[in-house]
Amino acid sequence: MHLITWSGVAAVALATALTGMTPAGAAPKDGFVDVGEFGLYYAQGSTGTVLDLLVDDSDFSNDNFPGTTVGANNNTASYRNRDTFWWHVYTGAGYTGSHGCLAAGYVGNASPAFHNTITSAEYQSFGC
Ligand SMILES: [Ca+2]
Ligand SMILES: [Ca+2]
Repeated sequence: MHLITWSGVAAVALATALTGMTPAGAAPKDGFVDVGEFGLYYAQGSTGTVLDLLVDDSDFSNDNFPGTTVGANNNTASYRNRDTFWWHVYTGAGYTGSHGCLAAGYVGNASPAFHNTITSAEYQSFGC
């Protein structure tokens, strides 16, 4: 969402007008980490099943990995940040508990303190 430009909006609008179809993808929590989203992966290596967030989520306890019955709370092992903002992750609901920060463009595994412990996440213009 944060990277959409007027030219991008115009291009999407034009494509929609030409085809009469809604552009595919670019939706949060659809299992694909689009530009502007932050992905939290079930496995290490930042591939496979992923919870893709466009905006803050204060509690993962009501989230499954998209298309699965696997709960996302306390169950993520790696990240991909395709946003232009920092993403902050927390081990507690409501942005509490241990607190870590992932810079724009960051891809990598969670450190031991955050492996299968993350419960909430939010984006910010600043790091930790
Ligand atoms: Ca998505
Ligand atoms: Ca949630």
